[in-house]
Amino acid sequence: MTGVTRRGFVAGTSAAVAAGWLSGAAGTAWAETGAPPDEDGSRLWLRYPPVSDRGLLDAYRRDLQYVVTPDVEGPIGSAAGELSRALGSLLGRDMPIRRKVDGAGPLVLRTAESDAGPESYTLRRGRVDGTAAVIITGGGDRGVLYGAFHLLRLLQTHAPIDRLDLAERPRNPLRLANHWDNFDGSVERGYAGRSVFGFANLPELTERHATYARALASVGLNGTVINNVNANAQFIAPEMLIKLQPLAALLRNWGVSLYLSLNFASPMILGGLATADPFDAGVKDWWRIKITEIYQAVPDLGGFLVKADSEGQPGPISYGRTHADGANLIAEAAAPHGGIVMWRAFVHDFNALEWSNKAYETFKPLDGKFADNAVVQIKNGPIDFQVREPAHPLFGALPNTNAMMELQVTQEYTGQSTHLCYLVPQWQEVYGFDTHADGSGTTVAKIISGQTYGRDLGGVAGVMNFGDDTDWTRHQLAAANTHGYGRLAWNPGLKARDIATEWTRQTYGNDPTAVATITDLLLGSWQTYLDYTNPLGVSFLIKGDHFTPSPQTNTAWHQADAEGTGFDRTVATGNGFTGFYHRPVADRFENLADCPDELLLFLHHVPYGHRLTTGTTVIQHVYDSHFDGAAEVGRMRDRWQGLRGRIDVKRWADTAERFDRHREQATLWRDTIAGYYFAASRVLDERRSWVQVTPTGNAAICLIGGRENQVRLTLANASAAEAELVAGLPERDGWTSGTASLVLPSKGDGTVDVPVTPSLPPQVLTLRPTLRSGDLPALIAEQPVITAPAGGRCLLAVDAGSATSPLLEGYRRLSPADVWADGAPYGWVGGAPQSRDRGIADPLLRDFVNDTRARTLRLTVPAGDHELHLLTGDVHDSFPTTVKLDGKVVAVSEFLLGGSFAWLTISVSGGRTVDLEFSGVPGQHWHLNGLAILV
Ligand code: GCW
Repeated sequence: MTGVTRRGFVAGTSAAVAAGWLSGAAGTAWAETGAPPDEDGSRLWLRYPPVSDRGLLDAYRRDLQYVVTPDVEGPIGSAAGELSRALGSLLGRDMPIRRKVDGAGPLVLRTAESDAGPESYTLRRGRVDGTAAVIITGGGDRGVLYGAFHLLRLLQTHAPIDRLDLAERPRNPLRLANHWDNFDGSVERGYAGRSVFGFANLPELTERHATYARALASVGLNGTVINNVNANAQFIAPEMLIKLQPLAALLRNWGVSLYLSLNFASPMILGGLATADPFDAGVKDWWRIKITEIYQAVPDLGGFLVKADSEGQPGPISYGRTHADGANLIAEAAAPHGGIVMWRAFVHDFNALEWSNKAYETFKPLDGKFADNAVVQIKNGPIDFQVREPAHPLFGALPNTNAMMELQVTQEYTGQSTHLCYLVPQWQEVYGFDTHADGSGTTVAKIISGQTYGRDLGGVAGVMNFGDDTDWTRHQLAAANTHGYGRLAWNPGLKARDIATEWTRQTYGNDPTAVATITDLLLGSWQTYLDYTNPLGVSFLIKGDHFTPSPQTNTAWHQADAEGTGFDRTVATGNGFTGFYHRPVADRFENLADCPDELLLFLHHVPYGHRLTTGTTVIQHVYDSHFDGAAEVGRMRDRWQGLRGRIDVKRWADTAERFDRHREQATLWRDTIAGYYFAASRVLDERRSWVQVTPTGNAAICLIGGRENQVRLTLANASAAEAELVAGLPERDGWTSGTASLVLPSKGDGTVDVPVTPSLPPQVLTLRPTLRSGDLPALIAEQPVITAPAGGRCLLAVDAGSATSPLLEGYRRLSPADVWADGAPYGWVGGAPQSRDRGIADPLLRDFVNDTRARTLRLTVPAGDHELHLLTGDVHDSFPTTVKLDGKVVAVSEFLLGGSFAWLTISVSGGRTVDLEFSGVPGQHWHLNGLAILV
């Protein structure tokens, strides 16, 4: 990123921007042999290499010789600039911008009011001032911009333009990007680096901001919420508002409105009020004044997004008010400025049994109570962006309320930036879902667009997958999701294949083999991902990282026992969820015989022998789909290998590496889920035999470093005959281990203890056992492990927690009761913390000391230079813990998902007492589970 001036970006036509985004472009013609020139993915699908088809090039050159624009500022100016630069590059010659028709081949931009609205456009041929012209007519400025990108798409995909005659309008009024970007630049559920916005450097803008805005505009997105719904109130502090102005101006030039996520408790956090009660007059005043101030800074701000009373966020419920009361508080303050509030319906209590029902039960009774400028933002499904869910029952349940849909472009539960999972088919399924709310044909698409209930506000938000990685999405094929999200937001009726093909041509060029292969890879990938991760609609077979398979930690979701599996959400015998749908959907979901196979285990608990409409039993389907799905990933990888030389080497190699990891992970999923279901059901696969090793228990285990431990592994024989199984652990960096064997009858299982001596220094890692049994294939599931140094080899080894919990052997207790006294090895000064014992997991991991307030531990450190190791984590999610040594921050842990732990290491010079201060992020607990200084 270079030091381009801010003004350069704000004027969409600036040469400075152009210089940046065209540099490194494939400016030279592709060689006949060998791969095209290397690219780094930074230009996404906004690449404009010279048109290689000679006939087309001639025709394009004849028809498009210069741009005529009524304006060089604002979105029309951006359109003119983009066309000039892009066509210049595509057609390999200058594409000047003029203010009037003056010679052959004008590309004329203009606006004309249209019934189809200001964002609509037409692309036609006609005559302007007597000259034959290509004409982009926008219903307004944004329309012109969208028309310009449409024309560029045609050229990028080598489409003829001789009979140009098309009219377009967006189906959804709100087409937004939602970023879960934090104030500190980290991105919640972001898998491609840190925030694209560079909050810390604002108001300074870079070329990257301009590319961002262009990317959104190119697919018709018209707004962006730049900060996380888990909102930091600092985003609306006066200093920040000033810093946001240039960003808002840049976005505005590309037709993108800026929106902000709000923290509902802002009146308390920023305003020092004692309450955030929406009925409190002081609170109302505070919001009125604050929102006026926000609009003074950014007069055309789109509005606000709020996550309230959800996953620990503050909200109106604690004051005995409703979500409508909360939303209307903000809506009322925003209304005079033309702003809106998007209020999220994602509420749940982390209770698997209730989760699917909570949002519906909370919001249905509030229908009609929301202000006109409020929109309820509803996730596509009732849970949380699982690989497949039925459409949310709130769609069609709120006829008197503005509603919009939230989709997840970032692949939180769909392989992050490792697995290829093209989500356009998933989104199309939900857009096309017929709710029957207003008779047959009442699709989700029609409801959220506002069409069904005649509402002006509605649309769609997509949680973004962009980060500051050079290629934006780390897995370069994941940018197809960003593009596809936008294209569907514009028109949910587009065909998945057309969208995928368009993106592929724009991104990788028009080589027919490359186009066909990449399009196929994209289109099949969601089904393949479903196959090896999500049997028949089961949710949450995943660890807290939402990436690693872990059926053993989420039994409440799949309910697998010895007889069957699936979550009973029926009215007759389950949690009543199916009753939320309109008929006949409710009946179809309720009755086992009519329930679609792909949602069977989302809606019903069935015996393993239950037959699907295909005639296959549920258990056999689980096996087949996992083996077939993982095998398909191998074929996908091979097909990518076959593209070598057809696309540039750099991008090819980056994605080849992703496919290698994808294949490993798909195999891990296959082994973990098939193994788990065999262990639960004891039903042999009709087509395959294997032996398997699975973790014993459902939590991370703690091993002692520097001495021998026994790791207990559960082995099973999923073959028809008796087999001898030999299990082991890999010898890794200084670890030694042995093996253990077991003879098991067909369908038998048992545990073995495998000896292992980890190296002394503390570690957090995943152990991948080995398993052999003649020629039988082995399914291998992994085991998360924390190692703690042997107490006897430490100068100090401390197990922190309650005053009575069990202690790790060789470790001394640290509890809130240890108050500092002179000469003591350690103790709290100035107040003791709290402690918790979760009662599960081993002595070191199960308990800890914690607090929301900062607390200080004084330690007597023996003479010499030492490394001090501090263990932090919990079986529940834990927020960062900050450690200060003698008043200076020396370590900060990351946000840790439930069941994850981290060792923080700091250097101390001893022969004295030192003060360690532990603190957390405001309102959240810090955690200390243990502490060690090696000899
Ligand atoms: O998908 C879940 C995520 C959380 C997220 C939450 C939400 C922003 O795991 O990280 O928080 O949903 O949508 O609010």
